[in-house]
Amino acid sequence: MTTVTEPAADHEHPVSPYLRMDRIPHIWCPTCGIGTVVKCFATALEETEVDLNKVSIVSGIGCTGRVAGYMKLDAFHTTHGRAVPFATGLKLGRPELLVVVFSGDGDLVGIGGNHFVHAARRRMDLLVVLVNNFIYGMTGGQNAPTTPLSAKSSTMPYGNFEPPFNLPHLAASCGATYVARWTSLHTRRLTRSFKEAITRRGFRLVEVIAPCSTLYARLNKLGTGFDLMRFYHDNAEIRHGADPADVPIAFQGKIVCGKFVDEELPTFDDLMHEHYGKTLGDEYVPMPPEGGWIHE
Ligand SMILES: Cc1ncc(C[n+]2csc(CCOP(=O)(O)OP(=O)(O)O)c2C)c(N)n1
Ligand code: SF4
Ligand SMILES: [Mg+2]
Repeated sequence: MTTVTEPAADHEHPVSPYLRMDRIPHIWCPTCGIGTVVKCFATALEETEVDLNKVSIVSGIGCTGRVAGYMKLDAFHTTHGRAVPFATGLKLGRPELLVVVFSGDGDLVGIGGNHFVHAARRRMDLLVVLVNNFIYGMTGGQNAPTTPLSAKSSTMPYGNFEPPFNLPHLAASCGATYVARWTSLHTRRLTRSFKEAITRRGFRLVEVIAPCSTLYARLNKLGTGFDLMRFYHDNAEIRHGADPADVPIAFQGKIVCGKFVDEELPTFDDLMHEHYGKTLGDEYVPMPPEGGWIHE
């Protein structure tokens, strides 16, 4: 069990109690947006005052996939594309936990795409933080299912011709109960969205746009991390309640941000309890909140 015991000292970063400081320096490049997302998430944990002994974080593989390893929470660094099924098992076995999946676009909707759509369809009670950097960052900038049309990647040197996913639309049309998108420049709004999503139930997606400042920006001649921030500043448009189908991202086009879905609907757990309660009656023994074997 890992807990935050002491608040930050004056000389420490305010969120350092939420991080495994013995693992710092981290592997992320200077100007990468992933660190900003981690800071916002740690602030949201602090401000919601959730019991950190009841929070678990699961990542897959990739630059974003390193997040679980840096957070001072019960953390699992799983195999590529398998963060969602791992988290699903964890949630089913320990229903009282807040289970957070924190991973990259390639991990969650490339190799892990099948798991993502089914967890959303089932309304599995998971908070999914997806850092969309438009590329496979860790392995050299290959094309991802999120690479905008005509953008260059290391495997599409003449520009991408594959239509990408519009992730809010994908999640919402499968059954997600909460869907929001921000860029890594929107720190206050992103923190607020995390705080909200922490308190909701069902499959919740917070997509954070943070184009890989090393590979995507270099291959597409987009300048420095500072230039990327300026681009978000000038091109992000906040449209709460926008139809998720209307928020695709074109290369260097507008980035529509905001909260698109926030619905209270029965989760997988609710449906399962209702169904087995009805069909099995007294014979149905629900999983106790602290987990365990039903058929002991
Ligand atoms: C089964 C398997 N296939 C391929 C890889 C190589 N691999 C590691 S990370 C990665 C891409 C990660 O992309 P993304 O999830 O977008 O993370 P990013 O690094 O961009 O944050 C790939 C293909 C692997 N580790 N395991
Ligand atoms: S390679 Fe890209 S995504 Fe990975 S840490 Fe560097 S800037 Fe971030
Ligand atoms: Mg990526």
